[in-house]
Parts: sequence; C-alpha cells; structure tokens
Amino acid sequence: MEQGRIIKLIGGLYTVLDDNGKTHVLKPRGLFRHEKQNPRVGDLVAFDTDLIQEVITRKNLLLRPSIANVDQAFIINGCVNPAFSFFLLDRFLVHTEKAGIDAVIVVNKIDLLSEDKLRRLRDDLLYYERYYDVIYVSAKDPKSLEPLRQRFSDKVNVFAGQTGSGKSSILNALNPDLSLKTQPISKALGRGKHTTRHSELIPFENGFVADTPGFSKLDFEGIVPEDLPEYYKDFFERSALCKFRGCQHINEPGCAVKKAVKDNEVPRNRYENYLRIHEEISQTKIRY
Ligand SMILES: Nc1nc2c(ncn2[C@@H]2O[C@H](COP(=O)(O)OP(=O)(O)OP(=O)(O)O)[C@@H](O)[C@H]2O)c(=O)[nH]1
Ligand SMILES: [Mg+2]
Ligand SMILES: [Zn+2]
Repeated sequence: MEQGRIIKLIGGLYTVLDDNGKTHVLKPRGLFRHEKQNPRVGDLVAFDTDLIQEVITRKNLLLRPSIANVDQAFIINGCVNPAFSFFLLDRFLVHTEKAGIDAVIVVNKIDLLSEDKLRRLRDDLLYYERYYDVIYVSAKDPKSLEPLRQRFSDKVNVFAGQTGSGKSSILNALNPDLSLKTQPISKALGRGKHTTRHSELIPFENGFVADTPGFSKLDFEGIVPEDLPEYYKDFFERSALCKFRGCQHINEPGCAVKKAVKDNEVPRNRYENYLRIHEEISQTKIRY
C-alpha cells in the first residue's frame, strides 16, 4: 500500500497527494462507518489502486472548517465589508481551542479603514494579543502579507473565517499563480453562496495552506457546554480562583471570571458573547 495526504474532497472523491508529488483520485473503502472516522482533508492515509484503506491516527481535527492534522489556523477577519465581529472571532477561537490548534488572528482589508477606526480596533484587540498573535494586513498590499508568509514555513496552515473576509484574495496575493476564485461579497451573498466551495490544501513554501469556504453561520456541533470554559484561555487561567471546580462562570458564587469582568480585566463584550455561546450550545439537541 502507498501513503499520502488528502488534499481535497469533492462529491465523495478524495484527492490524495503522495510523497512523490503525484495525485490520486480515490474513494474510501466501504467501512468508515462512524462519522468521526471518515477521512478528512488533511488526513494521512494508506491507499491501494483506487481505495483509501486506512486513516493514520490524527494529531488533531478542526471541526469548522473540517480539516485534520492542522499545525496552525489563521482566522481571517474583515474589518469593513464584512465589519469586524468579535462574536464571530470568539466563535472561531472556540473551535481552534477545542482542537488544540495554535490560532493567529488576522485583520484583513485595513486599506478600507480610516486611521481613527483602525486605531480603535487595535485598542480593542490588545486584550487578545496577550493570548494570540494578531496581524494587520491588506490583500491589496502584498508587503503587508510578509509576516503571514514567514509564519507558514513547513506547517499545515488553515485559513478560516467569514465569507468575504478575503481568504482567497490573500492567498492569491501571496502567490498569483494560484488564481483562486474571489468575488465581491455583495455578489456572493446575493447568490447565497460562498465563493470558495471546498476546502483544499495547497502546497505552499515547504508545507500547505488550506483555503476553505467561509461561514455565514458557524455552529458548534461536537462541542458540549460543560467544556466551553476550557476553550477560553483567559477564563481558564482564572478558573483556579473560582470557588467551585468545573465553574461555568454563569451563576456560581465566588466566580473569579465574573469578578474579572466586573473589574474590567476581561472585556464585558467577550464575556457576554461567551454567555450567548454557552446558551446556544446548551439548547442544541444532541444528535446521535
Ligand atoms: N479593499 C480590499 N478588498 C479586499 C481585500 N481582501 C479581499 N478583498 C475583496 O473582498 C472580496 C471577497 O474576497 P474573497 O477573497 O473572495 O473572500 P473569501 O474569504 O475567500 O470568501 P469565501 O470564499 O466566500 O469564504 C473580494 O471582492 C476581494 O477583492 C483587502 O485587503 N482590501
Ligand atoms: Mg474564498
Ligand atoms: Zn467561575
């Protein structure tokens, strides 16, 4: 059997790249019964002539977008069209934290923001800089993208983010040969579609970058509410001081997170979005 990495999945057909740089279009063997075991983009697999026979144990699995064996996720945010959304950023961070993947926060389209508004956004994001790298870029200014390229190296990188935030545009600016399809957001949403339809790992520098379809809605399937506090680095580091172990930071007395919000050490907005997400996950019916 040969080995390779799944770089694309379209209509039930997997494209697998082998060590010699050759691609193979394959079906999965019949028996990956459990959804969790289904081969995903990013998986290392063993295959024979036309079937994927085995998925090699994963290092991790990002659920939204669904990609395995990720070293680093870049959360691409628009700051104008679409406007910057802390709610959406926090939602993406829940997914990367759950998967145990390093996240880099990218603010794109800064060419469209007045100096004043950019300064305010930077101030609001300072809090996040304690926990994550935050990079400001414009796909229209290739020089601004160099810090991104430098972080890629030999890793498996994923571009995630809202539809229209500029994921494909940034990749095109980094490598014009890619010619990925991009589209003004008004047109894309008018058609009710994401411009990028499938996740695809693109060989880049010595590793990969995955361009992925944006989300207009990002759900939390596979995440249980009791675990949510662990996916907030800032809450987690304070939780040792909460009176109760397993504190959900909601109604419990002696909660260190709620105190930190009150003392303006944690942005109120982030905490309120946490409550919304907790509520949302709690109300999602568990599907078996
Ligand atoms: N002014 C400006 N426009 C940008 C920038 N980045 C992207 N755009 C524009 O934003 C629109 C959406 O960009 P895409 O690259 O298609 O966005 P995407 O994140 O790949 O979207 P999906 O594939 O639907 O998830 C396009 O019209 C781009 O030209 C930027 O830095 N500055
Ligand atoms: Mg795209
Ligand atoms: Zn607490």
